[in-house]
Amino acid sequence: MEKIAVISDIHGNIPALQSVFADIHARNIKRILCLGDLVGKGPQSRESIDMIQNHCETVIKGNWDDFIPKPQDSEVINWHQNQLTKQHMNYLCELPFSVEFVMSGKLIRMFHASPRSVYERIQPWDTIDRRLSMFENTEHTENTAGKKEPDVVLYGDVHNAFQQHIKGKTLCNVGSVGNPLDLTSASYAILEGEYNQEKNGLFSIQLVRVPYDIELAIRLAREAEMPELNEYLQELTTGQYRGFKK
Ligand SMILES: [Mn+2]
Repeated sequence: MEKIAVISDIHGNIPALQSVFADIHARNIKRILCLGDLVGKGPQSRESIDMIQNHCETVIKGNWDDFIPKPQDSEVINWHQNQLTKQHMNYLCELPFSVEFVMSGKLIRMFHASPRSVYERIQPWDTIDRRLSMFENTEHTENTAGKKEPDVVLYGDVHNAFQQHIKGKTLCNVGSVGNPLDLTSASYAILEGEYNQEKNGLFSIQLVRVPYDIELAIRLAREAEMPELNEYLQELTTGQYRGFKK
């Protein structure tokens, strides 16, 4: 049996990323995949790219990784762009859209948000048709098994970890390392099964929560004079999205 760690949505929060890597290493898990959104929102986009590049065997592109390298006329976005070198921008541009492989007889596919776009947001409470559309083969997905659709889909984007079974398929959101919007602890997933094995076998997905130094994360953002500090602080300390205002 092999274990693979799947992380996503780091968003420049290095204290959270360090705590998650420490947990993964303590469990002696060697393979780490990343489902995108390395940058933005938090203060340390550059360090996030460097650490992900060093530790993850596969990294796919998120919506922030897609728009950060392009010209933007928002001062907030410009601040985050200015944290990165040309090399970091090029790295983001070259990230692939999706990855897939077989584990314990299941075709497993991973992408950032949906099989159609890094900008299409699917929540666990969306209609069953929308959730089932997460298993579609599209021109963007690898489709390594021809017309066969995946048995298991893992994604990020919504910062909201869950696992559910729909009509014999498994949909899992691995949550967010650096900007969780469900609980305040950092989130990631561990897959366990026989890698590259076509024969049906034992397979599990575990959703893990890792406490980290939130005060340090906020201090680093303040010291960097990051814009929208109060919104960021509120999200890290409450796990509530800044868009939901009462
Ligand atoms: Mn994100």
